[in-house]
Amino acid sequence: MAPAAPVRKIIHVDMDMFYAAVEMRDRPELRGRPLVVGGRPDSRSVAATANYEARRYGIRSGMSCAEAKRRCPHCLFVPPDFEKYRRVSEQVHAIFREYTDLVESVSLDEAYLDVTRNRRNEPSATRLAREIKRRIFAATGLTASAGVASTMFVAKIASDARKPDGLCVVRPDRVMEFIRPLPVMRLPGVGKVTDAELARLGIRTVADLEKRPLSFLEERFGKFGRWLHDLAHGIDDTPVTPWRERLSYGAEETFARDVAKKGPLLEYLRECAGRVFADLGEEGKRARTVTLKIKYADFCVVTRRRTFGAFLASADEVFRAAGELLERTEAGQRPVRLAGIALSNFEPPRARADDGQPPLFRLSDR
Ligand code: DCP
Ligand code: MG
Repeated sequence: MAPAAPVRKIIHVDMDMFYAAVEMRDRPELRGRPLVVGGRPDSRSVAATANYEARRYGIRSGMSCAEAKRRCPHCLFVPPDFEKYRRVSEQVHAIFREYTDLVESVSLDEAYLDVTRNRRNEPSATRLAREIKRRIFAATGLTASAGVASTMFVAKIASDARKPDGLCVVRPDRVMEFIRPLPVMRLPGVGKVTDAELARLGIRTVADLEKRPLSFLEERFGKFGRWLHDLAHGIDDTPVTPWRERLSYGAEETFARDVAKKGPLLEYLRECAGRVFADLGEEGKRARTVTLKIKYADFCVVTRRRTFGAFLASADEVFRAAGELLERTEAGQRPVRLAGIALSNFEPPRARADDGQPPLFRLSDR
């Protein structure tokens, strides 16, 4: 049996009300008032984000601007300047890379860093997180919140726990008390559908989920049951995977016209899965992680990925995984400009310390 891997140190950094914060930084007249970054209130556009003053009126990302205006008539609306946000994002990412190459960007304003080993030889991830926050502020004048934990999903939840300008550290021996009270929706991979299904079974919080045996969850959710069971016990060995590695076997395409429906997207993904699976095979490689990348018409990019306990065996498996991941995006409701699939994680699964054998279909995603 392989020895258990050392406890990892992961920092999740998320900028506070990102687009709105950039606009308030550059235009002092916007400060202290409810503000939405998005299209005009009379158009059909949606709010990309809202500052905290506007959130007090219940305004949220993704809400139509018309609805935002109804909730707060004196709210200010500012169009987004993606080029500017991209430049700020690059500044922030340059700071991350001074600490480690293991940086996984999730969006312009959010990234995971694995600092188990880092260029500063600093053993305290807490100290590093504090320093990174300070450096982001010095370079950009913007605040970020950070979460520190031994797994990606706990670090992510932690970064959200003390927003804005927060730092939340969850030590390995405190993980369970931290996650038990949370609604299951906070777990990666649990969307509205799974949430409703869990609620029918009387499972609302992580504590409820923790009480259910693995066999119970596997019976109802298949492979995904294992993932749920692991999360409910604070287990997630999804590695922080830099873009570079994820994109080495990938294909993506910007469509001639934005795609509104899921059908044509799935058609494209099927073809794309075939292509990337073949490319990988030609190199004699096998992969365990499928990443789906979606860029919406407003240039907002999301990625969703899933890591399997065994190597992906066919293009069809890749396609099915991508199709499931697509369900966890807003494709179909929001026009899509680009879609792509990447394969990564070429190492065999680590043996688990607790059951002595590598599980066949352990699966993780986010
Ligand atoms: N965004 C978007 N559409 C969404 C969600 C987000 O265009 N449905 C954009 C605008 C946000 C940025 O992505 O500023 C980051 O998203 P977050 O969810 O991190 O939200 P914020 O950074 O705005 O706020 P928070 O302080 O809660 O992180
Ligand atoms: Mg943010």
